[in-house]
Amino acid sequence: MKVDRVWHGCRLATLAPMREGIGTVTDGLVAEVGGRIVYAGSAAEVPALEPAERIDCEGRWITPGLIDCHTHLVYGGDRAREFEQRLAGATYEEIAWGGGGIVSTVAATRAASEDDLVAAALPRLGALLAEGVTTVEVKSGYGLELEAERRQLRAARRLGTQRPVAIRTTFLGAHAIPPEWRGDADGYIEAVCQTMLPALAAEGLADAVDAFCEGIAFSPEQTARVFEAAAGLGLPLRLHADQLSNLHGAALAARFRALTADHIEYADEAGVAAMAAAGTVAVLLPGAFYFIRETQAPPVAALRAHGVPIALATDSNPGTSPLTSLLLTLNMGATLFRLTVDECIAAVSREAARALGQFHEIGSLEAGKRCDLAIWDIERPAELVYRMGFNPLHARVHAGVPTPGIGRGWA
Ligand code: DI6
Ligand code: FE
Repeated sequence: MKVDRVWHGCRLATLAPMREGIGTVTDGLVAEVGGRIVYAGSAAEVPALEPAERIDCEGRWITPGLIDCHTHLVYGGDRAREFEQRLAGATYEEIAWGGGGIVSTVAATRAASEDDLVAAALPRLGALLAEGVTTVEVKSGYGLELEAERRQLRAARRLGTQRPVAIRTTFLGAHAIPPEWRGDADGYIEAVCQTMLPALAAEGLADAVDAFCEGIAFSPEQTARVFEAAAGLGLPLRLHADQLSNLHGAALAARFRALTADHIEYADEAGVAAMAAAGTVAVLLPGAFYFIRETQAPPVAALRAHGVPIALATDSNPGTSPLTSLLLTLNMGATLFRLTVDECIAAVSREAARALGQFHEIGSLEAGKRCDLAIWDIERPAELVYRMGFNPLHARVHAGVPTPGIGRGWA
């Protein structure tokens, strides 16, 4: 069989669902044709191949390209000043009620052009790619009116044309009540459902729809209206649920068969059971937990007991998680939430792919999937989780093509 490229002499964490744990293969080989994996497994069992190019991995580990399945990467301005206020004693919620917080990023985002938004996001994206990330989800939600939400989503799509990465967009119009709608959250939700969502869906700018269900944002009833409108347009659902308080957002997400319920620090056992029954993925965001100094950890034991898939993501955003390292997120998932190494690695590959409804395409090393690889200078997978602020990426491959300039193999 003629193939384009073969990576040999590697150890694999395939993340294939039928295998134990992370699906380790010690005598690994990956073969690719036209950007797709045609074989990933033991070199001893491989059919005869005629590769155009052979890459000797010299014993390194290959994982699927990493997936950051929850980010707010595209926005204007920053919130360093607010960080200083918080250091002086103000809480995140006090700042939000005082007109700061999300709303200050909304002002900066509205003032930015599409080019400005792309330029501001590129360095953040670059930091993710440098750690072997090959798919990034990007939410809107800092425009909060049609034109500015559109600019954010278009900027997000453009990131995927300017860098070798797959971008999945999510419309988060129901992120905060914009200043001009203060006191009329229902009116704003009406605008989200009747005007913004249909227009952006028709333009193909949203791969999914998310909402922030919280005391400082939208009620479960308002969230349900957004979900009904999105479901009516055939769009998959996500939810920022039970992050700061238990509004039974996890159960709400499950009732609508949402792809994910995200954060869920305050979710209860009934919410977790509902997620399990609906196949809703738990997306845990330890960067936000850490940054706002939350003390209530998500219900990991219940998630495990009910068999809810667990994903991890950066939640990269200016207010509660100014984080652009998925490797540090793995360390936080283990240290703060006590996830195991195998759970952490699956959480940014196989389970993150499920969180995006993309497990048919990415998230494991299996024939037929896009050939997105991260090749690591490590002796054991635990090193990806154990270190803090160290990047052992050797090389990165997106759709079969190695990325020049990224990884130590290209230094
Ligand atoms: N939850 C969060 O942690 C972020 N958004 C959300 O719904 C915070 C966004 C911000 O403060 O700018
Ligand atoms: Fe978020």
